Amino acid sequence: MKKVITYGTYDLFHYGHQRLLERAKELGDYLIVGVTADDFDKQRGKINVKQSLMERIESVRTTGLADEIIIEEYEGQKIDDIKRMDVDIFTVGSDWVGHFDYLREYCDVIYLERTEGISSSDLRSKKRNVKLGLVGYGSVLKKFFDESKHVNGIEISSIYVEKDDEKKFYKNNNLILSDSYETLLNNCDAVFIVSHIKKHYSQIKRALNQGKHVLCESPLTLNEQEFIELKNLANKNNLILMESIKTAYSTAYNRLLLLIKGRNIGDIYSIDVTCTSLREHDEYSRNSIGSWGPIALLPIFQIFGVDYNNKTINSLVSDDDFHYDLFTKIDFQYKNSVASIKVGNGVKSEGELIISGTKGYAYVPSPWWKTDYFELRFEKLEDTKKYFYQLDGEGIRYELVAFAKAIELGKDNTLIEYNISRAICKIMEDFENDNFNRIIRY
Ligand code: C2G
Repeated sequence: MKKVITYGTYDLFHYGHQRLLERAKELGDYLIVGVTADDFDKQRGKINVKQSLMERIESVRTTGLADEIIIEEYEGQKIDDIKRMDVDIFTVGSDWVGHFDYLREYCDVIYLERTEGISSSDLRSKKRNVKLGLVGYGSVLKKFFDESKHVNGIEISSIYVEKDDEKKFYKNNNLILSDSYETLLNNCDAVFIVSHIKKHYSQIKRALNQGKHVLCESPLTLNEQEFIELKNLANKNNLILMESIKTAYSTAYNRLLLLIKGRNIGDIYSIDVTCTSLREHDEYSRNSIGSWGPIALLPIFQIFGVDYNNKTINSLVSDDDFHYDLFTKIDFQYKNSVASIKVGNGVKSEGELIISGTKGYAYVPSPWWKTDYFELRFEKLEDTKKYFYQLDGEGIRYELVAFAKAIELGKDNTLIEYNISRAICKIMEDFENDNFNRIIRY
């Protein structure tokens, strides 16, 4: 019996896929089709796949052409499969010609003519692109502009740069450099906001009132009631209001949370989070609690929840008229655990995340908030478990994919729960109302 194997994503199954499988089937007596797992696609840069693995497997199964369907999960698996299943022929479309010649060591390799005029990515972008407007300033705005190029279904239509000296970065692109927020809103379906935190509430409200979806850098507002009001407004207008914390969309961070929730290091009793980066401050600057607070609070609120018994905020405040916290430490006491964050743009420390449990602890090295690596450590050094998950673009492109999908499905699929967003706004409110111990820098 001559065994043939081929692999693919098979997203939004189309006649190009069908013809490939038909011709692959004709090459032998038994056809094995490997369908790529979601993670494997992400690792190899295919972040826009629309359908789930099970939907894509079902598409292949219903052709009736595959005698066996397997899942392709890791780089190099093809060699394992060919050897393990004693395959005679590997085949794939001619868009891959040359790429799999190394498999000739194990079986015959045949490249079949690719069907012109159809592709999953064309089908994906056939759906009307979301026109996204960008408003704000700083490095995050630039990163979003760059990262959006990797995302199907989103095109940057206009940008309103609030710092004049940054406008030059965006010239020579075929997008509208708006001179006002109003103009920007008239040229987009959705807006990404990374302006000064004090402007978030009014900018979000205006966008929602004009029927625009919103992705806004956390914190969404500087007080809890305003947050509740904006979320209600978004729901009333059937719009997406999504909070942007790129860490929430990092694969490594999410796998860490799953391991913690699976009690791999036992019961958790302490979480210590540090985020710092030295930078000068001026009237545009976001203060330390505003720049870093939401990121640092995320693991604590996602693991312990938001019902802490009490908290103490200590801040080192600049003695200039910006009243800017150079460094803030918040200590939380929960019913039977503790947690702390240290955040600072004026004090440098080790930006790590340590989650302490009764069997061991999780260690995420600096910069933990955009990490692709973490360890689970135990009493015996040799029991340390190390994990690596590729992270392209610090997680921003995955966040944009989620935002585009939420708009398309009309369903808020944010990875940051409502109560967590609300609790973050409450912390900002306490800080704004001076509910903290103030240490003045001399
Ligand atoms: N294909 C084709 N004609 C098209 C589109 C795709 O012949 N118009 C072929 C591809 O060459 C591939 C198969 O259909 O052999 C599945 O295509 P995709 O789902 O795009 O998957 P791809 O990423 O190309 O998978 O490791 C091998 C890769 O997994 C191949």
